[in-house]
Parts: sequence; C-alpha cells; structure tokens
Amino acid sequence: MFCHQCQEAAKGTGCTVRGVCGKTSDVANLQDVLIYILKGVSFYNLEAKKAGLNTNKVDKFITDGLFATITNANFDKAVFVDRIKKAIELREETKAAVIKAGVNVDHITHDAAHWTGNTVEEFEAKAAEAGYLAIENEDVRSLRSLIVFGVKGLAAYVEHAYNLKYEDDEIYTFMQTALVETLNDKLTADDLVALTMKAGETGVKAMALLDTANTSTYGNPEITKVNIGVKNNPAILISGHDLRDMEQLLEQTEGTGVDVYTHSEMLPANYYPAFKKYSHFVGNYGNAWWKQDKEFETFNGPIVMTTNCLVPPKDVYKDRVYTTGAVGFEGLKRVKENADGIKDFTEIIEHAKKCAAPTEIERGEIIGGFAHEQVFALADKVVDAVKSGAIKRFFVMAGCDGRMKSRDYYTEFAEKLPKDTVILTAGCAKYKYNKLDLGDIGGIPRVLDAGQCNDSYSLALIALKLKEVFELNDINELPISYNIAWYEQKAVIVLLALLYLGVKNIHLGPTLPAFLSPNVVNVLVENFGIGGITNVEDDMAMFLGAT
Ligand code: SF4
Ligand code: SF3
Repeated sequence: MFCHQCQEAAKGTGCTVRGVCGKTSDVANLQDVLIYILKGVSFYNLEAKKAGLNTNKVDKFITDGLFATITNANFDKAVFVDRIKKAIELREETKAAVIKAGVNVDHITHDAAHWTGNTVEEFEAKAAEAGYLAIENEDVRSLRSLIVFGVKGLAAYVEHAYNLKYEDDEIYTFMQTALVETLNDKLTADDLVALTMKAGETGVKAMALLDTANTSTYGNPEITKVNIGVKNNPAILISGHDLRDMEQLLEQTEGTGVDVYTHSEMLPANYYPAFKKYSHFVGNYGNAWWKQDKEFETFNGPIVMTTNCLVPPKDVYKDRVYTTGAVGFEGLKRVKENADGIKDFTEIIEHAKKCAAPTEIERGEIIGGFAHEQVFALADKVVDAVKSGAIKRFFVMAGCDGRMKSRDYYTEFAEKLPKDTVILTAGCAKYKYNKLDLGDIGGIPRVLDAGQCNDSYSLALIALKLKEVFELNDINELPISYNIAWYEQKAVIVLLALLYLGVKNIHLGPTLPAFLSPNVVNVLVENFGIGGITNVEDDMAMFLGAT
C-alpha cells in the first residue's frame, strides 16, 4: 500500500504498512483500484453525457465510490471488492450503451477503461499500477493527488446534496473529467494547475448547492445555545455530516422515549429550525471524531455513523455502532434502508431502549449557528464593531480536528488571541476552542461557528459581504487572517475553493500535505502566499503584523 491523502500520513510522506488511521494494506490497495476503475467508467460516462443518455445512476455510483475512499469513511474490504466488481460491470454497461447510441469509442484506449479482473488477488495486485507510486514524476504525482483528493472532498458534499434531491450535472461532469485527466500524460504541470483551480471553482458550486439543499430543506441556521450535558433517558448518538439521516432519525425516535444527541460534525444540526423543534433532541455529546474511542463507551447507547470520521471501534462498544451511507467497517451493523433510500431505525431504537442513559462527561452550553443569514442579520452590529475598532481582526480557523498532539497549537492560539479579535470557524476544528470562555465583543461571541466543514462556504459569503459593505476591491484587504487546520480530503476541496475565490496568505497546519511536492508548494507560495504554521508566538506576531 501507499496512501498519502491525509494529514496523518506516516513520517510526513505516506502510510506503507498500515494506515495511521487504522486502514489495512489490502483495503488501501483496493481503494486505489476502485478509483482507477472509476476513472475508466468516467471515460465512457462522459461520452454518454455528450450523447444525451441518462447517466444519473453512474454519476451517483462514481460519487459514492469516491466518498467511500475518504479518510475514516470505510474500512471494509468486502465493500471495496464488491464495488470494484460493480464498477467494472457499470463500465461495460456504459460502454455498450454509448456504442449503441452510435458513439465511436475507439479513442478510449487507456488501461483503466479496459482492464478487468475477477478475484480479490487480481484486484490487489493491480494496485501497484493503479496507485500513486506508479506516477514517476513527483510534481505530476503531487498535482494529480491534489486533484483526486479535492474531487473526493467534492464527492462527499455532492452526495449530501443529492440525498436532499439537489443535483447539478455540471459538477458530475467536472468530477469525471478531472478523474480522466489525471490519466492524461499529455497534460503539462500548468494544465494540471489550471485543473486544480477548476476543482476549486467546482468546490464553491458544490458547497453552494449543499447550502441551498440544507437551508431550503431545514431552514437557515440560527443562534443556538446547545446543551452539552445529558438527560436520564436512553439515547442514540448520531455522528458524521448527513442531515437527511439526522432528519429521519429525529422523526422516527419522536415519542419513543429515546433521546437523540449529536457527536462531532453533527453538532451543527442543533442550529437548524427544523431540528430544534424536537424536544427529545437533547444536544451534543462529546467532542471531535478522534475522541470517540472514549466517548462512544460512556455514551452507553447506540451510535449511528452517517459519514466519516469513524475510528476502528473498540470491542467494548462495537456492537452498538451502526453504519450507513458511505461508511463501513467489518462486523458493524448497517442501518436498514429501502430502495428509495428511506432508512429504518426501528432496530436501533429498540437497541437503545435496552441501554443505560448516557454517562455525564460535562455540563453547560456552547453557542453556534452563525451561518451566513444569521451573520447578515447581525451585519450592522458587526460592521459598527469593526468601524469603532472594537473588532480589530477576524481569524478564520475552520477545518478539521485530529489526534496529533501538535494540534494543541490551535487551542493555545485561540486562548492567546487579543480580546479584540473574533474567530470564524466551521468543521470539527472548532472543538479545539469552542468550550473555552473567550467572551464576547459587545454581545458578539468571539467564536462564531458557521457549522460543518462544508459551511466554510458561509465564511466565504461573510467575507464577500464585508468586502461589499466596506467597498473594497479585493477580499484580501479585509482584516481577516486564515489559520486553517486540515485533516482529510474535504478540507482539500475547501482550501481549493478559497484559493479559487482569491483568498491569499492562508496558513495551513499542523503540517502541510504530504502529497505536495517541493515544486508544487513553491507554486502555492508564489501564487497564493500559502504557508504552514510554526509556533503560536511567532505566528501571532506574523498575523497581527499583517495588514
Ligand atoms: Fe495513512 Fe491517512 Fe491514508 Fe490513513 S488515510 S492510510 S492515515 S495517509
Ligand atoms: Fe472533521 Fe473528519 Fe474533517 Fe468535516 S469529521 S471536518 S476531520
């Protein structure tokens, strides 16, 4: 195996024996082969689109396959073996359909569009060719990795949107074009950089689509005090990012005597009007994903994982974890689902009734719900605070949390920020400081949480709104600094989206991606002023010295 897609890549280069995340070598190999075959499917599916055929089933299959390979989503070998088989089948079906429609496919000669295998051994053996180390030039490898990882992040957001029946064929077309182009040896480094920017542009589109899907279905997030304590009823914990799953769980648990709590990236569900109306929706239990090994144990009841980040479960709570969507792990039970994607939580509700109520691990409240509409509603207050000098600078500290000790940097950074600064956050990065008492500025909390990582889109809209209000020509003239924490591939698409929007001088930590070669880092430094982090004192001085 060779995997270098997340921030925890072993030795800062890549995992080669077993993932730091717990992914086994065979699963890593199968994931590479799945992506390879999905590229093969894409060749024909793009032709099918041009011929005006209905490609929706294949679009969704490709999207879901990409999503399943995101860090901490799916560890189940059998799932990847099945998917590779299915991908080969769909590739052949699509090929036959386009030929039938009169399309000449003789120009599609790449091995990914033709290779076939039947056994697990054949699939695993193919990984050496399908994986990243097969690309000799390190800059090409780096740019292709950046594009594929960005597309994986895109796939996650696109899937949440289509679960709410919001789709955009242009996004599917870009994803598949990008996959195919990462097999094109004729592309120069400049072409690949251009494709990376196009990924950023599509990232903005996908996050906008998901934002519309979420807010038109569940209302605009509003300022909310979220309970972090517990009640005495048995309960179900729901984690991940999928709001449609959240909705179905709340509907089906109503009146059963079973409460519902969110974990990690599901916390922002507490901010939506459509969910707040449920009295058995108690609040949020625990912290970011990587603390689940302790928090799932003390929660006592069943846990539903709707997306990443799943940590290989401990035996003590393994029988209480249920997976759905792109998530998987050998031995864990699946949430039952009918052909229309309607989930049936009956078994999990009955399971919860036999469990003890959650053990209290903390008490109190945290505040959030500062997505774009809520912040726009407070715009006058925010603008006045900036004009009067009460707010001197905003710090966008969005992104991911993770288990590396070096991430304590972000807690210390938040604590040491001057009192006239405000943190804008989204994603599970917030857990590094959302329970600190950082106070407020004239009633505006010093940590404004917009929501999940995809709600980084809200932060971009807020920045664009401020630019308009202050009549500036360039988003970079705003008193906003970007100190972003990343972990997995959704953060990659968020980063590319910000770059596409013209945001400069983003600092990324706790380490720069292992998949960026020195030359690619140079391009990012020269064109976008991207930087890493050092230590809190020096970085603080650097950010505050910047105008
Ligand atoms: Fe290693 Fe990250 Fe890949 Fe897991 S996802 S195998 S930790 S690089
Ligand atoms: Fe977190 Fe996995 Fe990235 Fe959605 S839940 S931000 S790490």
